[in-house]
Amino acid sequence: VSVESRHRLVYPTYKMGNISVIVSSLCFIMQDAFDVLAEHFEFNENKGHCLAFMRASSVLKSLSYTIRNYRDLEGLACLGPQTKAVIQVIRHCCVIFISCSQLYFLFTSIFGVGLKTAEKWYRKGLRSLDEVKADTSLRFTKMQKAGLLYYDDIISSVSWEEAKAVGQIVKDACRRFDPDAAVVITGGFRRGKEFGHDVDFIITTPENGKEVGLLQKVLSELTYQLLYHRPHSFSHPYSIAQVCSESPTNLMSMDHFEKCFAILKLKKELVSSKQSEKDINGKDWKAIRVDLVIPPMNCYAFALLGWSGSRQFERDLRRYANVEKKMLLDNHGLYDKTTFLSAKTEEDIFAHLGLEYLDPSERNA
Ligand code: DCP
Ligand code: MG
Repeated sequence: VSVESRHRLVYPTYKMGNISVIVSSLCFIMQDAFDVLAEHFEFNENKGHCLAFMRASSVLKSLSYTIRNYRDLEGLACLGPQTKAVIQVIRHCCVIFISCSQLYFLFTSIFGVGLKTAEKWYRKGLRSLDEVKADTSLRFTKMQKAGLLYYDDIISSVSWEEAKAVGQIVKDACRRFDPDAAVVITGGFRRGKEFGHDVDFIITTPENGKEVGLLQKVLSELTYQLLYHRPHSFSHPYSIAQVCSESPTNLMSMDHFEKCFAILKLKKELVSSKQSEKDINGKDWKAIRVDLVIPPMNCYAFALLGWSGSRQFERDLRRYANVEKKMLLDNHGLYDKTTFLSAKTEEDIFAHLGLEYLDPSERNA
């Protein structure tokens, strides 16, 4: 078996005309393998292995040079025994890494469908969205019904222009109740990404406590645009041990703030580049996934930091706080043993941790 055909087997979708292309692709092959394995272990709830592979993938992504041979990997941080073993497998065998989540991706790409449900449907023999829709034995949640209804819009990514237009709608709705409300787009867009899968917002009021009830008011203002919404509020008191985790597994477990996962209708005329666009059915709007999070002002900086991501950056920052500083960092605050270290801005939080401030655009780990 030639090197080329062996690598074709390893990664059939890459077009590799010659060996130098294969060699310069090594990094991507390993990165993908690590991502797949991280997902696999996340699915199987093996947090240790999952984090090990996520970190290894992140290290490879952050390299400023190209990995040309296996020696280039020596001495790299975060490449532990598990990841080295995988590198050896890639080096010596013909292996195709496919995670369950790749098999189930068609289903997990539906808003409201997680890996467990996707697995259930897959095991039932379902293989397409049409089959899922036609299966009368399935009981869909409201979220999944909305996910199926607006599927095509939701899987097409949101552009920065669209995010800004949604931002204006949300800002107008908030400011009708409190002209001083802070409304900030967070997540990938705050890190400078041009496209995302949703638009994340942190909304608060200058006075602590005034944010209570704001979410309901804003949602009632958005009735024309609101295609789906699921508000969450926590009735039980917040406890550090409950929430504080280096790697929250989902958006719900990230914090106890009032929040809402919604789908908004965005008129194309509000997005300058799409003003005259209509689809074949004459539809002149697009369904956009939006997350609204309402922390009180005294948690604002922590919530902003936590929701700005990236996920890996957040994990590493919390881990640094924990391991190096013996502090606990989450979306509500920073705790030095039992003392709450207050912060008005993200800069204050970095300073408490003894770190140089990083602009959101530098947090794309
Ligand atoms: N987040 C986290 N841990 C999770 C989920 C999310 O720390 N388990 C944080 C980091 C994310 C932010 O919340 O950046 C927003 O979540 P998204 O899933 O919307 O992620 P992004 O906005 O970064 O990416 P996308 O462009 O796909 O929306
Ligand atoms: Mg996002």
